[in-house]
Amino acid sequence: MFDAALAADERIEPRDWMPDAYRASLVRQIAQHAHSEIIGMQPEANWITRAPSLRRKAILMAKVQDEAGHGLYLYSAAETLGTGREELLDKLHSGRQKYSSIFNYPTLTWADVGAIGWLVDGAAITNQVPLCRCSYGPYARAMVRICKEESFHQRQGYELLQTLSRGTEAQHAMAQDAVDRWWWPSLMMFGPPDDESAHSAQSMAWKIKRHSNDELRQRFVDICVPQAASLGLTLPDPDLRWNEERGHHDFGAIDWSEFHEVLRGNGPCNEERISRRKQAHEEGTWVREAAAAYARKHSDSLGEAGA
Ligand code: BYC
Repeated sequence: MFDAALAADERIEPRDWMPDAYRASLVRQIAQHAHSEIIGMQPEANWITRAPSLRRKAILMAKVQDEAGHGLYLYSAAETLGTGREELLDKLHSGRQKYSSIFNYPTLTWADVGAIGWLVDGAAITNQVPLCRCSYGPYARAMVRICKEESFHQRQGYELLQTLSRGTEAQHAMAQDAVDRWWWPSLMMFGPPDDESAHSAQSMAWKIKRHSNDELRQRFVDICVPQAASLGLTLPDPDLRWNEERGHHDFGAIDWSEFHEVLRGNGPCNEERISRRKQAHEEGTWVREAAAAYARKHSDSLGEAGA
């Protein structure tokens, strides 16, 4: 029945039978994604107090709050597979589960907020829109809402960079510098090349992933080239050019040693991100306890009313 449902492009739902390895792979990918959303709040939140206007501050606060919401939908999707949030957070904090490599880079200037919106959210949308057709129902449905919100994020980043790019010489230079620093790490977000991707073949057979890492990376490059031109910014790759025969842009070699170093915990901000996360979790203990006590009291009084 599982195979037939996949072949017919039907959704697998929480109570359906599924192979243990399918369940485990989904938990792995969904957890990695959920962790990315909440760790991703840190580099952006870094600029909330220094946003250059009230309007920019309000937009950035809303965006960071959206990322927390995405984390919640995703942890809930993982719960439907029988893995609780406490367990996943414990694995994140002890380094047994990953989050996206991209969030281990620092946000050095205000223009980085724009570059994250344009490139990082842009890459996330390219990767995640096909996940709306993922074979596992709760993950696919969570992704629909996440992608709608990510589209707003991408546009705010684009608009921010456009404003800087058309501003003073110093503002233009700041925008260009941010794009120079975020371009290559954004390409790495799509994961290792197809011939080194451990999970792609099986995940595609199970229709968890719909496209390979390299296919999505190419799609992203093709989307960004005209957008960079209309922003008046350049992409930091001398080998980037249109290939008429392939109908795609060729691009330069990615430094995979940097990617592996970041995954090993040696990126510029790995330590800072995890220790900040653990601190926030500890400081939030009283909130979780109070919420649980309130929920218990509320369900007790509901019980009494029922009786
Ligand atoms: N960073 O066999 P592969 C966002 C790991 S956007 C760290 O290709 P898979 C946001 C991979 O987990 C970012 N680790 O794996 C945006 C695996 O390790 P494990 C989050 C990476 O799963 C804006 C190993 O390398 N988006 O949240 O088939 C603002 C082998 O890779 C990375 C998602 O997570 C990486 N870049 O494909 C705020 C989307 N790449 O698990 C927030 C959903 C690979 O064996 N995820 N690895 O220990 C996916 O689509 C897939 O998990 C990936 C990797 C394409 C990322």
